[in-house]
Amino acid sequence: MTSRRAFIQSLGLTGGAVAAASVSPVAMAALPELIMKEDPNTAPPHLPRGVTGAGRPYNPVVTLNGWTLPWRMNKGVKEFHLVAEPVVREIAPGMNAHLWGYNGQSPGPTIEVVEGDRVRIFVTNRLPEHTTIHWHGQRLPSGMDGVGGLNQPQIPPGKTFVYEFVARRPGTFMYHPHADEMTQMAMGMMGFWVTHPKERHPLIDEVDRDFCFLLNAYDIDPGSYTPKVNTMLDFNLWTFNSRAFPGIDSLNVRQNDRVRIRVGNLTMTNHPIHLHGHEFMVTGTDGGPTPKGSRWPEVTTDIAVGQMRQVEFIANEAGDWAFHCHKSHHTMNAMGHDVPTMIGVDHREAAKQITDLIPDYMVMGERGMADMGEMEMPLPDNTLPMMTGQGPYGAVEMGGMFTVLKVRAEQKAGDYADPGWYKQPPGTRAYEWTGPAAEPPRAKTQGGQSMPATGKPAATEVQVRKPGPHSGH
Ligand SMILES: [Cu+2]
Repeated sequence: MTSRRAFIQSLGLTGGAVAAASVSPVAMAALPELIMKEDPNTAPPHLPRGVTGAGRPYNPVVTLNGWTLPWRMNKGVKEFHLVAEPVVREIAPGMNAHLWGYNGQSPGPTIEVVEGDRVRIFVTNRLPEHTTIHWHGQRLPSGMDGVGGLNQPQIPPGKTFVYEFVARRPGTFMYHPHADEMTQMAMGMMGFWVTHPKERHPLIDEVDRDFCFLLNAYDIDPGSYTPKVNTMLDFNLWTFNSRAFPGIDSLNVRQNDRVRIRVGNLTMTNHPIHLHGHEFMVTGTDGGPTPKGSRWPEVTTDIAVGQMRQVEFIANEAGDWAFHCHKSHHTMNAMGHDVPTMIGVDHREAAKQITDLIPDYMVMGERGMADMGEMEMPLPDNTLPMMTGQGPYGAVEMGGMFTVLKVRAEQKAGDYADPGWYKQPPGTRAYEWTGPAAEPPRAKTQGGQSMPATGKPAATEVQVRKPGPHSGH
């Protein structure tokens, strides 16, 4: 069936699963062909809506900066082939990381099946050490749960093991090694798994757009390529699917689409994920769809370590809407997490003396850190500025776990292409006040405390240098 092969190739994938009908019995006894994807672009849905793809139809997800793994049907069993291997992942333009992942990428490809499917996954280990895969959240036989040493022997380098189970409940799942976990997860080994309901489910709504991604984090010193695997908490790259802003694709939707976003957290800390311009409902967790009576509107949902959350909303506000982790250090890239606070410190005399010795010396942070978003500071090779990204009105001053939901009336159904920046209707953008400046009342009073201060206010004068105009850097 060349049409399916052509479709796989149109997704930018190499290899290519071939439909069961055209494969000889000898071939069916062999490992499924390995399908690889090496670029970090968001692949369109694996199958158009309503297409069966030699299985039952479902409404596919779109993996942010990722893809869904094609399968082959073998006597009613959906067969997938994952290869655990070293990969090079572009974290954002200008920075590559040497990670471990699956089928050319970290994270690995998303696996999409339908409730009740019998699934067989071949896992080939091309790492320098043993591994396993744990199917996080699944109901399955204990021997398929993938905890090395507990449920199975480890998969040695060079060997292929087979996992087989029925996807018993619909929902949002993850997969990751349960072998030398600290190293292998710090190196980027993880993937997403979605089990679609086999028929209309009272707690699972049909949606127009269904996005998924994993939260992950790395500690990669500026100028180096390989994560420090012993880091426990002090990571310097906070990523959606191993991509940092501005490398994370936007979520492009049509106005009034019902949108679902599924997020799994495989970092070492929680992430309050925040959407601008809309309220969402948490419609599912690790345990499956949430009962309708338990849902309430939110604009931020905290996703703890090892958890999944799926949120849903009607994208009825046209515009460009930030979508990000609300921990401010998680919307920064490497560099600068540990620099001292310089706000209000007058460096002028010291800077003059230093620039006599080092002409390129730059003072950072005396007016706050926003200058970092625009300055052309020389960086070591292979790292990302801590605050970056250019929007239509200037520097966005973000990094890490940040992207944009783009809601457009003119976006076509099923079109995931980036529509560009939002054209704001005239008179709908914040503007500068050009009338007389008001004197702040606190300049003359002690401020708005609820009870008067006793005695005279202290005569201490704090020396703060007021921000001046940019000196042109
Ligand atoms: Cu976070």
